[in-house]
Amino acid sequence: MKEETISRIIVERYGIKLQKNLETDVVIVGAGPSGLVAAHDLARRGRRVVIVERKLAPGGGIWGGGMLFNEIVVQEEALDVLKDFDVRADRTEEGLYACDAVELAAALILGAVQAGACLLNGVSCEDVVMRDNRVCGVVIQWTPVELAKMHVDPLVIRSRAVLDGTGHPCEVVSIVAHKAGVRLDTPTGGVVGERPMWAERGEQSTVEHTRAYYPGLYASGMAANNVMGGFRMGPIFGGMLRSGRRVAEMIDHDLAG
Ligand code: 48F
Repeated sequence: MKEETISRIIVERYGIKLQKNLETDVVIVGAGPSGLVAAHDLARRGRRVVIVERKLAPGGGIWGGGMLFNEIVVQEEALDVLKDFDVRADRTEEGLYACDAVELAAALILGAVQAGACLLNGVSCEDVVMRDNRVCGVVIQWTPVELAKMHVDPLVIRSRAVLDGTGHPCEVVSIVAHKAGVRLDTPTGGVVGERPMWAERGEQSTVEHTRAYYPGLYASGMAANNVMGGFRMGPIFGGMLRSGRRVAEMIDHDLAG
């Protein structure tokens, strides 16, 4: 067994993977719960999906549960998503369900990848591609290059739709609002900004605010809530899972039209 053979296999396979995915149907920025469910559902519908995730480990805010107590609470309305990913959940008080955070994160990652989504971890989205008032791709860079602030030009993935699943900061929508200087489809024309904790309202608004905010650009999960000024909700995840499901339906519908 030659060391260089191992290296060659890795370099060749990653090169093929990247080349195959430089042009795709949907780029999802952020492998949190909403992005992973969206990726799974879109891939299941036959769409080509690339997820770019800044961190080494996909899963976003799932792993830590609430304040590192790695348990997750989910409402009954999202049980169908847990079932689709084979995640076990126990019924608890007030009709709420609970599952292991590590099981949920691992299952969503596995489900998205096995459904056919291409997950590029350690890769950050630092900008978007725009043509004729439409978002049509993302500008990507290795996270370590970003962290080291090295002066290295990025690469690009072109897509028919981009989903901002970056959580609290809604990074992609913010880039479009600030850098492209366009008006978003929000009451202020920009990012309204997330409000404080109110679990019930935040859960509702996460799903309601899941939609397109500019041609070619969608937001899900906490990103959608930040864009539209929804309340935060803490370690209850039904809204995130349903948001991912909802945005996948919307994007699939729009791409078919
Ligand atoms: O925040 P995150 O888990 O996304 P979400 O689907 O879920 C929110 C919940 O986890 C939790 C909650 C509210 O209290 O219930 O917060 O909205 O995951 C977002 C992912 O996006 C990655 C980030 O590392 C994380 O894994 N991310 C953020 N910005 C970028 C990015 C970027 N520019 N490029 C690539 N990945």
